[in-house]
Amino acid sequence: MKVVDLRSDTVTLPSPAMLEAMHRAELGDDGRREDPTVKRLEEMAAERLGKEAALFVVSGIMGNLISLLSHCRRGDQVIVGDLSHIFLDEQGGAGIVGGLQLRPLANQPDGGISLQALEAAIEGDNVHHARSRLLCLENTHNLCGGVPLSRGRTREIASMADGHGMLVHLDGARIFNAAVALGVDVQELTESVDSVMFCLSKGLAAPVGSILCGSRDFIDEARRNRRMLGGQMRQSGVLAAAGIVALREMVDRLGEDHRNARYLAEGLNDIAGVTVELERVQTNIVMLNLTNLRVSPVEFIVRSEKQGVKLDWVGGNRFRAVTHYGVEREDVGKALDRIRNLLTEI
Ligand code: TLP
Repeated sequence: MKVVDLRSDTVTLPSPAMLEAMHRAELGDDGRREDPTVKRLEEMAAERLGKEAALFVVSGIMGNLISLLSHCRRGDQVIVGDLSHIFLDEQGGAGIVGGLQLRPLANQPDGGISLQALEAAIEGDNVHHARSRLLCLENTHNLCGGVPLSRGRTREIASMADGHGMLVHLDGARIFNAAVALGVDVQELTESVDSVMFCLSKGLAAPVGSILCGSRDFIDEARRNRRMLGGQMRQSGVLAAAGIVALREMVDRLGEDHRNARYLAEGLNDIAGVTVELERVQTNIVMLNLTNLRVSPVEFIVRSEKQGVKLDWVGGNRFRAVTHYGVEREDVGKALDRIRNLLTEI
């Protein structure tokens, strides 16, 4: 039985073309900037995102942390969404490593934050308050159900921050999912932010790595901070080679994941005891609520895995299913049958 693993798009395995490229990659010591494959990936990424420069980093979390450290000084205030990955899922690195204060504002259903709330939260030049230095947005927004934040919303929120002298960082772990879902060039979603991190290792299926993009000065600073965190790598071209294939070949297929997520969401919604907010399912993430679940969420996860479907528990009776490279439409069909059967059993 093929287990359908819907826990995350982080479980994707590299494509044959990636493994081949890794095998053949030209390598050098990237700590001395002598790895030609890493340089090529960084140049490609910067150009694709419309920024001056880019830095290859180990993970999305490291990319976000480096960005915060590079934009801010100790004691600065960073405004984040209350459901953001930076606020909830990154072990408080901003505070622990950077001495930064995170100020959470309610995320709206589209993954953005309200302009009024933002304006009210921004601290002016006042000795009583920490300086509001940076605003972080997330696109697509994971805990808001993978919704893409539109160009217009990104721009209006970013320009309010900018008007108050703040910088804007975008956690674009899944920014290409957003661009594909909205049918826009990715640069339309990154043009109004100062820096953006995106992941090669999620829907784009590379085995390791994320990219941080921004101005040349910002990336110079980020390179120092990456080293401080121990994230400088050596012959990392072996990983960057897969990243190059990811950028070249894996973006255009994301629409398939989105169609599979839609198929999954509609199928789930037809099962008694399952509800999905269908209007939120616009990319590869499906949040499902299991009403009247008669076993604990953890037991449900275990039993579902035994039936051949792996899901992620998000809290309460809420679960997450993510479609990705390696999950075909017929696998989604099987997952639906298995979940339906399981729910009639328990
Ligand atoms: N998210 C993971 C979990 O940590 C929740 C997942 O399975 O979705 N930003 C966003 C919006 C993310 O969803 C993630 C990973 C990251 C950053 C961090 O990326 P990595 O795992 O590469 O450090």
